[in-house]
Amino acid sequence: MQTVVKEKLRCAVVAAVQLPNVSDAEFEASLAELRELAKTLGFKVVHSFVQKRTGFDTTAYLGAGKRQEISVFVSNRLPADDSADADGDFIDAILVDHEISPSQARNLEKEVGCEVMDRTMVILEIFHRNARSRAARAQVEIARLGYMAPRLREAAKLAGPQGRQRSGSGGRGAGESHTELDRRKIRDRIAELQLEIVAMEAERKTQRARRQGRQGLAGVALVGYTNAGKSTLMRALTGSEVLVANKLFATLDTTVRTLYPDSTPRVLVSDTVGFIKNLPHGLVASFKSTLDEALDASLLLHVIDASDPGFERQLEVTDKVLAEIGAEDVPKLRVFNKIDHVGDEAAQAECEAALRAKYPSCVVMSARRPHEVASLRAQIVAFFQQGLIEAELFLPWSAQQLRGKIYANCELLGERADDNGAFLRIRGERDAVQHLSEQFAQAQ
Ligand SMILES: Nc1nc2c(ncn2[C@@H]2O[C@H](COP(=O)(O)OP(=O)(O)OP(=O)(O)O)[C@@H](O)[C@H]2O)c(=O)[nH]1
Ligand SMILES: [Mg+2]
Repeated sequence: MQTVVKEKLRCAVVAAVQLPNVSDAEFEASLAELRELAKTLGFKVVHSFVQKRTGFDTTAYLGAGKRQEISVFVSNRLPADDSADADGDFIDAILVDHEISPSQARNLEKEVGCEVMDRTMVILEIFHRNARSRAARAQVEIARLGYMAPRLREAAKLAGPQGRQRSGSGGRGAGESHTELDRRKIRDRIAELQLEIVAMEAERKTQRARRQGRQGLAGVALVGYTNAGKSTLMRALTGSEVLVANKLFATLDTTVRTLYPDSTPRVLVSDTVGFIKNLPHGLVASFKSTLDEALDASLLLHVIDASDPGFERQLEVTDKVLAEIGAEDVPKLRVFNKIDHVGDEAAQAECEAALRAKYPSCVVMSARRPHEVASLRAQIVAFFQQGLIEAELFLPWSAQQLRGKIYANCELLGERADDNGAFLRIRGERDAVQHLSEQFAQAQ
């Protein structure tokens, strides 16, 4: 049973500069995504400020007029009387839809009178809140520290002279400023975390190798844009209880489960972290290990939310990231999910036809319709059975203890017997069949 803690919603405004090379649709989609990200962080977005410019303002990202406008908006919402209990409608933060420099953030913050968070910081904060495993937590912490380091100097400037140069004890070298000390601490902490990650990666590699060795791994990885329905499909395909939530980046760790009901060969399905446009660089690097799972897979299921108006852009982002991590050559099945969420039946049929015309051999489905999940499962199993061979092996009565090996690695299709032993018709991967036939031959 989950307890729901009701937090008072914090209010925010979003702001963005539209550069000349960005189309209206692209700009609006990105801003809509920022609002979703804000919602995921627990903000209520009360207003959006947009501005067309040929470039970002070097001092404070937005132009002076827009800054003034926001500043007035923010101050109008401040409680009139300081002692009055604020009704929660004053603006806590302004979220901007680009990564901005530390000094731009500081200047903007001073001028509009509330906290400024850029897109990178928003995403880092969500990752920070959602990371569960030791590995994910360490990776997110590295990315956050990397983001914070250059911003400390700006924070110190904002804090005044004491922040910049405070003397005193505490093991600090002579003349070393507070910020320098903090930056040194950050560097040390990053190095420490990186070592931890290297150790954890080695451990994961061993686990993966063990898994592969044990089962002659047939791996499927679910990849795709955040909120596309990967975890929902994972649950449906494996009968497991992974986290599903209507928020961005619900999943940050890779989970691996076997396809259910069992198949031959046994198929392992892994759920991975969602992709997003402009994933902060620190995170691309640190989450590469999570996505490594995708590289190990023999088949990628690229899940796309067909009901999202921006799905084509999301699909491109995912393809681009897959190429960046070197996974473009892994066989891929495009799965257009959430078709049940696309208007009425006629609209769904029309959408499906358009998708099939544009992406031949794609799957169009809803993770909420069991028969469609079953047919996806059948397609996955068929993919892995392509490489299987059939053979008839002879097992003498004196060596029946080897029979168990068949069930572990292959499928038994049928058997007949004579006075000397049993003839077993089996299906399995070439290597597994070969290995068994050698073992059985030695037993004769
Ligand atoms: N209508 C409809 N909703 C779906 C379908 N599949 C998933 N959803 C919903 O979409 C939301 C996101 O689903 P998840 O499975 O958490 O998405 P995800 O791709 O794992 O997202 P991240 O972990 O954030 O990357 C949830 O509210 C699901 O219930 C579907 O086929 N139809
Ligand atoms: Mg998920």
